[in-house]
Amino acid sequence: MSDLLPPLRRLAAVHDLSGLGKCSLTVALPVVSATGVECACIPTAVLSTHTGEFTGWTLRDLHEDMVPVARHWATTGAVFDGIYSGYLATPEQTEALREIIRLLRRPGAHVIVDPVMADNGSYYSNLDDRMCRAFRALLSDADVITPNVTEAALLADLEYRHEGHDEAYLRRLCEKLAALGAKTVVITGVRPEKGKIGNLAYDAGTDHLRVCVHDAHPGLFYGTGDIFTSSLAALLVRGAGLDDALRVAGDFTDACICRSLRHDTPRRFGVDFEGALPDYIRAVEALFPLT
Ligand code: PXL
Repeated sequence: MSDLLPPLRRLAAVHDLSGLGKCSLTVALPVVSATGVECACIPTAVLSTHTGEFTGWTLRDLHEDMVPVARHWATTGAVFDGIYSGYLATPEQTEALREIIRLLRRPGAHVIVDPVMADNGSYYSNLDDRMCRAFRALLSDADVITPNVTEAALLADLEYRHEGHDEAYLRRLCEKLAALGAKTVVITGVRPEKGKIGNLAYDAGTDHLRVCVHDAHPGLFYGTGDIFTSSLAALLVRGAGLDDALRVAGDFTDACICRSLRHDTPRRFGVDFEGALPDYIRAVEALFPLT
């Protein structure tokens, strides 16, 4: 049959499910789907909200289920074109993630590890140096890592700078992370010039470093790391090059922030990605016809 379409690509998303606050799986699912990629989910924990700017949240650790889910999937014949991890509830969950990667990785699959543990110079609630050491040991298992500047500095054991991220500082972070085993380093929330914020991609193989920036808005926007990385991961799985993925994911994240500002949405409830999806899908379609 000549009108058969190629099989849909599939990503395994290993994140928590925070019910309210638009981060992790509640962002990965819509964004990966909007990119035309199936999003299969391994929840690492279920929380009532994310742990930033909320108090009294609930957390159920799903560690015991993580590897059995992947073991079951491995018996189904499902093929995974990517494995994309985010928030892990404990350092021990990095061991479960390593086993999931071993079970599901096939040649050519993209493994994207977002070492979610800190922002704005400090660790998230419940997390500390043990999480950093556990993620450091995982760097060489990934094809792409996507720390923010705080996480990059912690992993690289270099000073954290809130701003003034000149090329020498960014290169030092990237080269140290590459020396620890990372192949492609994407750092989010870099501030290379006053009034601008963006993301960088560094290919350790070619030493190529590229930065894409937008106008900066004051303060923190929860969930934007997950929005950006969900888009980047799905675009890479669709077959986008790193530069295109960096640009399209960054433009989408910026559009979400701008919509939130127009709605005046309280920051802790996450950014308003919903209304930015139509333009995002059109940007994806400009790279690939959706199938
Ligand atoms: O967006 C990152 C994230 C994911 N999951 C949980 C979090 C955070 C950041 O605070 O608390 C539970």
